[in-house]
This record gives sequence, C-alpha cells and structure tokens, in this order.
Amino acid sequence: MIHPPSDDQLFPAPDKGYATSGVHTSYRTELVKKPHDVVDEDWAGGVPPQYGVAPRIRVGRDKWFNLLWLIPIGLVLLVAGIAVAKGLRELPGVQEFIAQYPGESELPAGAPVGFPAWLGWQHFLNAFFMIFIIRSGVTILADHPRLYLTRHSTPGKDWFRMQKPVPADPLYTAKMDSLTLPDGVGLPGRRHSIGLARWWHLGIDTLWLLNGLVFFVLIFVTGQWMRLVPMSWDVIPHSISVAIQYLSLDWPLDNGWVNYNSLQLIAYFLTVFVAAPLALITGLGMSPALSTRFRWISSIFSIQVARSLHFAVLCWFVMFIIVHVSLVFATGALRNLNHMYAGRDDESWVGFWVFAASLVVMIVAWVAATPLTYRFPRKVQKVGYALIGPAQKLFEHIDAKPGQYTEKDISPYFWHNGKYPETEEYQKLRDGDFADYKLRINGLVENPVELDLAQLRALAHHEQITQHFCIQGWSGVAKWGGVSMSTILDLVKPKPEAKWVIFYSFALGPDGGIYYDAQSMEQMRYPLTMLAYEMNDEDLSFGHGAPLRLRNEVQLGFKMVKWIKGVEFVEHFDEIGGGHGGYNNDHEFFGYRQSI
Ligand SMILES: Nc1nc2c(c(=O)[nH]1)N[C@H]1C(S)=C(S)[C@@H](COP(=O)(O)O)O[C@H]1N2
Ligand SMILES: [Mo]
Repeated sequence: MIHPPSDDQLFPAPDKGYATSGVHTSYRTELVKKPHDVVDEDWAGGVPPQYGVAPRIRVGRDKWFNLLWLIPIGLVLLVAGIAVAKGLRELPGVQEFIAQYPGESELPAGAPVGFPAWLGWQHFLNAFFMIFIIRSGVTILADHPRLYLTRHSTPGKDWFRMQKPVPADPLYTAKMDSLTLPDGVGLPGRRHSIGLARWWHLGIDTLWLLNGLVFFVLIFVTGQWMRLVPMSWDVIPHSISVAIQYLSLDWPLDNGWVNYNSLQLIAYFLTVFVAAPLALITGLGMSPALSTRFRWISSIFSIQVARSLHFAVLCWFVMFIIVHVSLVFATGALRNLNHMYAGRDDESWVGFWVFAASLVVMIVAWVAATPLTYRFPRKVQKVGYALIGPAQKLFEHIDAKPGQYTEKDISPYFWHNGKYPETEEYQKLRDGDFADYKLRINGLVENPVELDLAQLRALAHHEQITQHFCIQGWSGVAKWGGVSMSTILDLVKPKPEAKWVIFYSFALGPDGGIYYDAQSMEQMRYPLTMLAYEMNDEDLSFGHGAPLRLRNEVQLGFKMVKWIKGVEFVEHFDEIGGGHGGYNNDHEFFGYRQSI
C-alpha cells in the first residue's frame, strides 16, 4: 500500500515544476503570488456585471409577484385608509373611544423623564452602524439572490428571488447566479464581492452588538427601560386609537420627552427587544459550525429558515427607519431633534445642528465606504478579522460530531460551485477514468505517499450525511463516502511542526493559478473531516469534484477543495500562494476561519 522510497524521495526534485512528478514535489509552484491588493476590473477573474430583476415572491407553484407592485398598492391602501379613518372619526362611538384611549399608556411611577446624553450617542452609533450592516447585508444576499424555507435550496422552490429562474444547464453554478449591485447601494457592490461584504457585515455587527449590549445594560440601570416596555394591555386600544388619529391626518398631541404614544411604544419595543435579538439569532443560525454542533436545532431552524428570517428582520429595520425618520420630521422636527440630539425639550435649533453634523458624517462615510473598500480591500479584511475573528475562532473548536443527517434528509438538488478544471493534465486523467490518478501527500510528514484510487478505496471506508453551507447562502445535504482524514493522518504521520494542511486542486481559480486551501491541523482529526470519492452512493461526479474532494463540516463550502491532486503538511500557510491561507483568501479576501 505504502510506496517504498523512490528516487524522487531520496533525491527530492528541485522545487521548480509539476513536470517532475514525485512524492516530494510540492504543488506550490502552481500557485500564483500576484499581489492582488486592489479591487479592479480584473476582479474575480474579470467577471462581467450582472444585474438582477425586481424582487419578487412566489405565489402558488410558479407564479411570481413583483414586489414593486407594493408601491402603487400601498398608496391606494393608504388613501383608502385615510378615507376610512376620517369617516370613523365622525362616528360618536369612535370619538368616545379616542377620548377614553387618547394614545398613551400610563408610565410606572419613577419612570425617568427626558433623554440622557449616552442615549443620544448610542442612537447615533446605532444608525451609523446600520448603514453598513444593511448595505453589506444586501450585498451578501445578492451573492445568492434567492430565499428558501428548507435547507434544500431547490431551484423553483425559492419563495423569493431577485434573479431570473435557474437555467436548465446542469453545471450552472451559484457563482454564475450572483448579482451586481450599484456601488452606493451595495457594500462593496461588485458582483461576487461577498468576501469583503462579510468583513463589513460581521465586523460592524460586532460593534453594533457591543453598542446594543451597553444600551441594554444602561436602560436597565437607569430605568429607561420603563419607557420602552409596554406595561399594561391598554397599549392595544391606545395604539388602535393612535393609528386612527394618524390615518385621519388629525394627529395625536403627545410628548415623547415624557412618554411615547402606544403605537410608537410598540414599534420601539419590537425593534429593541424582538428585531435586534432576532437579527443576532438568525445570523448565528446560518453558521456552519453552530449548525453542525446543534444539528437538532438546525433540522428545524435550518440555515434557510434563518436566512429568510434574517431577511424579514432586514425588512422590518428598513421599514422602521423610513417610518421613524418620516414621523420625527412630520411631528415637530425641532423639538424631536432636540430630544435625541441635544437632551433638551424646547424648539431651539441646537438639536437640529447636532443632527445635521451627524448626518454629514453619515453621508461622507456612506459615499466613501465602497471606493475605500476597492482601494484598500486588505485593510477591510484585516479590520474585519480583528473584530469578528475572536468569535469565529471560538466556534471553530466546536464539536463536529453531532452534525449528521439521515438518508431521507438528502437534498434532491445540490448546487454546483466554483471554476471547473480545464487543464490538459486533468482532462487526460478524466479520459482515462482516473486510472492514472495519484494523490500526492507530502510536506511535514514522516511518511509521504502517493495513492491511486484503488489504494484510497482500500483504506477504511468512511461515510457521512452532512449539510453543506456555501458562503453565498445556499445549502444542501448529501451523503459522502471516502476516507476519513484521521485515517490519512495515521498513514502519513504528520510531524509535530505540521500545523496546517494545504489541499491543492487540478482546477485553476478564476484569476489563474491552481485552487488551494489551508486547513488547521486540529480540524483534520474532527470526525466529519474526510476525503470523499463518492457522493450519494455514486462515484463523485465531475461537477462535484471527481475523483476526490475534501469535506470539513465545521467550515463553509469554499474550504472544501474539489478535484484534489495533492495534500501538503506545512508549518504555516504564509509561504503558500498569496500567503493568506487559500485561493479565495488571496484573491477574494475571504478568511481562513469561517465558522460563521
Ligand atoms: N477546486 C475548487 N474547489 C472548490 C471550488 C472551486 O472553485 N475550485 N469552489 C468551492 C465552493 S465555493 C463550494 S460552495 C464548493 C461547492 O461544491 P459543489 O460544487 O460540490 O457543490 O466547492 C468548493 N471547492
Ligand atoms: Mo461556495
């Protein structure tokens, strides 16, 4: 099984090229080192822009409702609502009801009056962070512009899309499906810029959550929470009354300095105590590491349910922001702005000017964010990693064992992704049914080997039914058959210095040079880390990585190199390729720890 030392082993070939085959020859020379440090026209292999269609939701089997229709429909409903509310207010019964429930639920004794300065600051920071969270979030959505309710991500079963239906081409990839967003909308916006969008999203999320944590502590310490939590069921009649008053265009006279009206109270309560925590929970619901660890939760609360709910939270926040800002300006702008921005309850211009200055800051940051990201993508990656890295690292050490599914969970459709191998080297092997295929395993190991498929198949067989999470957002369950990485490790015996394992592909990446990925040694011993040569009980197909691919279920899909030709054990990956720990890390600013 194990080859005796060959000439190549005794006299290692110079580190020059793949022509000199031999177990000691590294595939490093086939990587490109191009200092890919700006985002320019060559981005992602020069992928041309592709704009989507207006967002639509599915009705019934295959009818789609264009959401732009909601604008005229909403306007008609608004006009009708105003007419109805005006009519209602003529009725004596309704007048009595409004007199009895003018719009404000009573505050508990001791509730604070007015707004402290910290609240103003937190309010500003919250709004500021939201800009980047929402823009980068939409960019992430545009990378797989469909939403589903089951983890299967089956074409035609999406309930929402802003892309055309999936074409019939069986090798159509998720990357082909990704969309461009206008620069000012998306962050960054260019097609398939999800790597950078994620640093923005997850990095700013961390700051937003910290700000939120401080907020929660302070509202409970200072009693401000009493102004945000409904204390009596009469908020319901009060809020109905307020709704009628708003709609009839004869607005309630309330004073937010002391007490919010009940409709406002409910909106704030839902935003602070429901939407914000839900944003975090549904965000974590998409993590491959957590979903693998808590498979029983993930079976129901699947990544796609989480993703759909995460989108619903986005819609809530966007609607909230629009309505909230409109009402602040429509109901005594100067006084309202003084409340939040100047901590005073009068009609001076102080609050307005503070607000105007904060608006300038937000606009400048908004306009600058995308161009700066294109100019300094590595900085964005670095800062993003500094912010979210510690949490990602935590989740990385999570137990992978529970992450198995059963036969009946296997997805009817499993998306393809990545760039297919087109090299002559691969084509020849494929034409010969991989009879000449050899997996070369070398580097910092006691026992470097070359294994053909028969030898791989002779090793202990390992199977797992697991869920795949593509960074772009689709997912699917499949059964993988092959060799556990533990078996490989026992065979090659890594030296103690070996800390990272590099997987090299036959396929080139979109920017040239072969696709590769660096994985931590620790994860190689995980029970769900394997080299697969079978998928759903058949030989691995061309599209899914024939003859051999990696599975590591606590990570995202891009780490699972397909069409593997070599494995190298190294001390650190900074010598390999661009030095960032993988093809996508070098070229598309992904991270090498992506447990979220
Ligand atoms: N060689 C190579 N391997 C690759 C890729 C690639 O582009 N080249 N894409 C990755 C990505 S982004 C994903 S999601 C999975 C997709 O695997 P599948 O096509 O079997 O679904 O393969 C990964 N392995
Ligand atoms: Mo992916």
